Amino acid sequence: MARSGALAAVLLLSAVGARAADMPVFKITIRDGTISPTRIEAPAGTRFKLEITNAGKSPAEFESISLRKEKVLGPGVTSFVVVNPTSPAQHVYFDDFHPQAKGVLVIK
Ligand SMILES: [Cu+2]
Repeated sequence: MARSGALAAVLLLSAVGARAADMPVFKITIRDGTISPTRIEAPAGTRFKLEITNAGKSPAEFESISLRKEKVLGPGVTSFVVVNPTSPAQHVYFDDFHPQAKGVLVIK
């Protein structure tokens, strides 16, 4: 019983891993008060990943209020958020530590 439970857990984990690997990935780079790109277009109805790198020397916080996502990144750190929205919309994103650095994610 314990063994088949462990096997099921492994299969479940690898299924989740495969799904994550298949997601489209959009890369965002934040660097001491700049963010790029400033416009990303993604297809509606598809889960996707935003892979965010802080290439600067100061901490950054990727944030989008309408997406309800935020992620603090130390200098040199790369992380990601998974975005689920399925309907066409525009979502502003910015570096909450340098709010002038912003862009727009267009889902269409
Ligand atoms: Cu914030």
